[in-house]
Amino acid sequence: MSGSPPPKAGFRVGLVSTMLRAYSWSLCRRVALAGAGTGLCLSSLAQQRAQAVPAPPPAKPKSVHDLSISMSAEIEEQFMVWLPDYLKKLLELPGLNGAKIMRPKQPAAAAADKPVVVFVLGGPGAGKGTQCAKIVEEYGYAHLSAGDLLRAERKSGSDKGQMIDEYIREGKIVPVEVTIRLLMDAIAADGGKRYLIDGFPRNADNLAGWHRVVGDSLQTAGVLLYDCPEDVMEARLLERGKSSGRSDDNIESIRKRFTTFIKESMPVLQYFEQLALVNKIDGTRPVDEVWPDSQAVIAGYERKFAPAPPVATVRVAVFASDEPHTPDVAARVAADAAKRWGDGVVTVEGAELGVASSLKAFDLEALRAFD
Ligand code: UP5
Ligand code: MG
Repeated sequence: MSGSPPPKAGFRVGLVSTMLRAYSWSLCRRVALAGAGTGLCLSSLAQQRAQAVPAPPPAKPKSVHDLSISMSAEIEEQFMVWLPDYLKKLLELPGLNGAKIMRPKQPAAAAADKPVVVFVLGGPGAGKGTQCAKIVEEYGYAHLSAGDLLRAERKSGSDKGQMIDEYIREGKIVPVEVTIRLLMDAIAADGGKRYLIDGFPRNADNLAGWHRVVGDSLQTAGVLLYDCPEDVMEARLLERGKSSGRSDDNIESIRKRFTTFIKESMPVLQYFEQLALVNKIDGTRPVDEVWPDSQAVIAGYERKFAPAPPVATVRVAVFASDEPHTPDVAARVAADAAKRWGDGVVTVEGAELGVASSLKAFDLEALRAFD
């Protein structure tokens, strides 16, 4: 077989050192602004003089101050207008040869962006749906009642309709495959960030199905648990049964629902309690007395899961010669930004890199702009 022999190690070393020399020379002679593409290049008057000298300069080691500058997204536009002129002035300091503003990076999607769910649990008639309606109104959560979804599915004429009907009348818990599909479809259709999952999970099977299907794609804020004695719940449901048309608002079904709640739902509540996720609220009181407690819990979740204010980041490479007294560029930029924008508004992190490591630190796109 024929073909060119692989390059020898000496060739590769030679190539790298040629690249480094070209890179150093490029830094020395850079004078122009290259605003388009990956960034903007600036240079000092000293470099403009260097450009007039035709002979290539010696390949002296140089360093690059790699600055990562963060600010609130609100001031980003003004900052980006201010930055080029500021850098021009900065380059008048001895030992600084040029600067390049890199394209700001898009922040990675934060975990905080995942939708948040609140499970709303409690016995039949404890007031789950009533409090959820108020939360929707004040906090804009999407309310997904598993019972309502099942009743709608039954009404839609689905082939599961009869099975759902029997389970509900008997106060039994519908197989999780059916319920979870309805919940997931509703979440996908809504596409929002906050959900009240009302009346689910109701047993160990529901819980396992939730973990299996949802995994960590959603964040659980906690459980709102409305606590209410059976006699109060029974009275409410019988009263509601006079007009609700619900097939389970009759005394036989109500008693069966209570039994299911004790036997199957209590262990789920214990599971959430062990995870310290339960916020128990006395649901016996009138609606407007229960509401402030619901509000306090949701407000707490909102504080915990509020998205962090957006931050804009820009990266600046400041090229330095090997003069012994190169200034601490990051500290200098941080101090000047604080003078202009106020303390703590702009943060600057910096690292001073040798030429070789700066080749690694800046991506190929950036290196191309060095000419
Ligand atoms: N009311 C409410 N709050 C009051 C208050 N503080 N003071 C005085 N009155 C109050 O309220 C019930 C009634 O009480 C209303 O008339 C209200 O005005 C009044 P509501 O807010 O509707 O209580 P809620 O707890 O939502 O009662 P609900 O009857 O909806 O509870 P269930 O958990 O029994 O019903 P759900 O619809 O969730 O489930 C029904 C059936 O579907 C289940 O039994 C089961 O068979 C099936 N199901 C599943 O199989 N899987 C699931 O995941 C979910 C349901
Ligand atoms: Mg309900």
